[in-house]
Amino acid sequence: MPAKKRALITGITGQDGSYLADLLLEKDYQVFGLVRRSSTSNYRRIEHLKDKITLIPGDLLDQMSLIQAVKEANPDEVYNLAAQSFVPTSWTSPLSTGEFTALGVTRMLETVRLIKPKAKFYQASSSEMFGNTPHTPQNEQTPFSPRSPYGVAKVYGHFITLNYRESYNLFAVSGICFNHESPRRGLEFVTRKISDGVVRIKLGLAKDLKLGNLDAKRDWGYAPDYCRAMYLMLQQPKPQDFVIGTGVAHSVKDFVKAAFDTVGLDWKKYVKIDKKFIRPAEVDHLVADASKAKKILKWKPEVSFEQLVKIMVEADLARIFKERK
Ligand code: NAP
Ligand code: F7E
Repeated sequence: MPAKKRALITGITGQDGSYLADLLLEKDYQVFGLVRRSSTSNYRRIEHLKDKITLIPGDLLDQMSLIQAVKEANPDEVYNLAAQSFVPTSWTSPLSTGEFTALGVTRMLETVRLIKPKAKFYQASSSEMFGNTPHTPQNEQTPFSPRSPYGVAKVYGHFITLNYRESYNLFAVSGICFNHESPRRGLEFVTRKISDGVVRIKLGLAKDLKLGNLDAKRDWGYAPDYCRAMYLMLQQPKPQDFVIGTGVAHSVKDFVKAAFDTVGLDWKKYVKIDKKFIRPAEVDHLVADASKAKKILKWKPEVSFEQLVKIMVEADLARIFKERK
């Protein structure tokens, strides 16, 4: 029997890391996940996988721990998903965001270059790199114009990945993913904050939902679809970068309305604008042109915006109902 393929995922405790682990296990990979110590366990998204994966302690800030992790996992594929990923936190903690989200990529690339240069490397780049670009929709050729310390850090991660590919001939690629969501999304991101808030209002556990800018537009897709694209990028004969998104933009208000409609409530009665959630600089409108991924990876999203909203609201309804019992 041929040996199983081995994958190391950084950020395995996050939304994408957990779905990617699900996918790679389905494909019969041996999955290793880098986990950093915290005072309370943060394994809720991978609870169902704990007997099937190997967790390795490590931190993007600690080069030695990354070297140990790559030695132990001996991976064929490395998916670098770990980052400080919440845009507002990047204004309050710009330096640590730079350490994790920018320099952390170089630490992972250096580790791969030194320990396992034949491993294929995926970097989680972001549509936030496009920021306030005047070009719509955005594809692999669109110039970057980031609008937050997070966006700036991701541009660094993107270009250092490209540079390691060109300087050292590594199979290192970036997926420029647009927003992708799911019931495993962190509660601070707007879609999950809305789905959770709507359910709390419906069940009488909250009176209102406080949000910031309702006019911002995003191209929202379903996280497992994007993890499939990450996997496909590392199965290509040559390393190249891809934009991944649905090609359809909606405003935050559209998401709010669809979510309240799902439970039969009028959003205007419950949503309040709170200045606390308005950002120092906003990214107004992002929408993907993923035609390269469609053509080369044969990738397309399977879940529509309307289905996504329904999946998220119904999952929060089931979860909160269960918690209350
Ligand atoms: P997420 O849920 O916030 O997960 C981030 C992960 O990074 C967590 O597992 C976290 O571990 C880990 N991490 C953070 N700092 C670390 C450090 N110093 N050392 C080791 N691990 C660390 O993010 P996500 O939504 O899954 O996104 C995955 C990646 O894609 C991120 O790089 C994000 O910036 C990027 N991205 C996301 C989207 C999106 O729409 N979701 C779009 C484009 C790009 P803890 O559990 O210990 O905190
Ligand atoms: O905000 C507006 C907010 O925090 C979306 C990350 O995964 O995707 C994500 O970044 C929009 C913004 O995601 C609230 O101003 C209004 O315009 O859900 P978000 P994001 O900033 O787009 C990219 C691609 C990444 O790479 C990131 O890692 O919603 N908004 N009211 C609000 N946002 C939040 N969080 N909370 C509000 O109350």
